[in-house]
Amino acid sequence: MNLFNLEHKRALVTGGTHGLGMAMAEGLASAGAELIITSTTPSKLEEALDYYKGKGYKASGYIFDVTDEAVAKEKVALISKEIGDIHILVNNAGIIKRESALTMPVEDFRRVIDVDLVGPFIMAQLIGKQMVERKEGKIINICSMMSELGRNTVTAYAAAKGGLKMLTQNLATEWAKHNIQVNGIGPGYFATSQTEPIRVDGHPFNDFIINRTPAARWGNPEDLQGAAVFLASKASDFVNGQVIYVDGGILATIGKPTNED
Ligand code: GCO
Repeated sequence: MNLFNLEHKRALVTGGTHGLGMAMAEGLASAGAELIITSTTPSKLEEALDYYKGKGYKASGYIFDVTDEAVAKEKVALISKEIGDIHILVNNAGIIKRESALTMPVEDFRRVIDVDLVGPFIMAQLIGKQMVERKEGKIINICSMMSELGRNTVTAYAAAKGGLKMLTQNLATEWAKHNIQVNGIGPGYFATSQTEPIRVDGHPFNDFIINRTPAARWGNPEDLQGAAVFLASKASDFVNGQVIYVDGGILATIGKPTNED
């Protein structure tokens, strides 16, 4: 089981203050990693750090927006100085705006691309440099079903997450020779605040997802912990450019008629 041991490793999780990011961060911490959590919201960060420390995990936090290259550079340097270099980067921070492509303001489209695709590039480049020097590192980009499939109203998000899958493959291509493994996790449909608006009982999308998912349920954030620990650990030292879909089987099937068991 040493393959999955993350003791003496420092894991930076962007947006690790709630939902899927917090669940993955907790999984890494339970395997021994020290957590560095970023957020743009001081109150959320403070609450999350209290939670992690209450669980006995070593955790610290930094407030910055991953899309602000100058500030991100400054904060990553500060983290290295105050805490130490980063062994594991989880590019989790992301936003979604659900609106028809015909009416979505371009600035909204651009903001989703900025947070969900450019931000991960900025963080990967900043932390990738120290990983190249150390000749080791793990980068995990949090992709999505929308890295593979489209759906109405999430054009910006799908474009960003599709790009994030290819960013994962291309960084893997460039950095594998430095013993840096760059991979992704593609969550299916999970019960989080981000999906709350489309998950409420009786919402047509809720019924659709239950029918479309062979496991016939929404994912629980803890369902992602195994994939996160795997991709953060020695167990994945020869895995490069892969996206592990934790989706209850959605991508494995064309689905079934609603009246079929
Ligand atoms: C949506 C959902 C999805 C999920 C997830 C799927 O509106 O379709 O929010 O985007 O959150 O990204 O992998």
